[in-house]
Amino acid sequence: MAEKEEVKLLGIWASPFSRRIEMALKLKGIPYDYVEEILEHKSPLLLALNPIHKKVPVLVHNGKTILESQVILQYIDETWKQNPILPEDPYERSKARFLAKLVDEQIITAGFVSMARADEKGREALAEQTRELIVNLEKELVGKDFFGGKSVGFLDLVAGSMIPFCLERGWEGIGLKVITEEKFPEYSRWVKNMEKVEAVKDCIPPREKHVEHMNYMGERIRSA
Ligand SMILES: N[C@@H](CCC(=O)N[C@@H](CS)C(=O)NCC(=O)O)C(=O)O
Repeated sequence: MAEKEEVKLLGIWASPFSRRIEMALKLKGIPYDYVEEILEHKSPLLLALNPIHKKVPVLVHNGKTILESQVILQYIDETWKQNPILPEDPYERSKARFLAKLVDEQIITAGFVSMARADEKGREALAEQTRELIVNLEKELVGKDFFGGKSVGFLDLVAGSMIPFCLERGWEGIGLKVITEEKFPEYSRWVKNMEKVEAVKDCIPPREKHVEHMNYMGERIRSA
């Protein structure tokens, strides 16, 4: 009989970076132990496993430590082949990776980090900048259920955990409407599709508590 694998995830309930890893493990049907970290009191285990960044998520697989959420997603896909998440075609794969980078670098910067520091006028300008970035995702969704086509893929996990199930909660907390169904019909249809997928639905943080948390994160950025 095969030995039980060690799959352990260190995460934070509100973190889009760790939620996307849970989504991927659930999509692949991989059982895992979950360790909830506390942002302000990181465990000695987290600090020992990720001494460079001191951040979640951290995946431990049979004693090996894998860091950085997009790297972890790729590791998961290469380790457990069922329900592939990265496109097979190299060009499609490169596009998914490019847009995932856009989400985790530019969209989060304009749509949250810079916004947290801006005044009201600055926020509107950043909201517009964020919309212009999200248009790239809108175009990619035309004629598809998911970025991955008929099923949830790498970019769905990255963009889904970050935009509708995290940044939108931050915008809600400050009363800013960045995305409307009228302006982003493909995106809005996609969010509804995502919410119907069990592995995704199970990992969406509870709305009210998350809105409060995002307000707190905004304060944290302002006072840093
Ligand atoms: N690029 C990293 C980002 C991870 C990240 O920012 N994690 C946050 C939680 S959302 C964290 O652990 N922050 C710890 C801190 O700010 O001290 C990834 O993709 O894994």
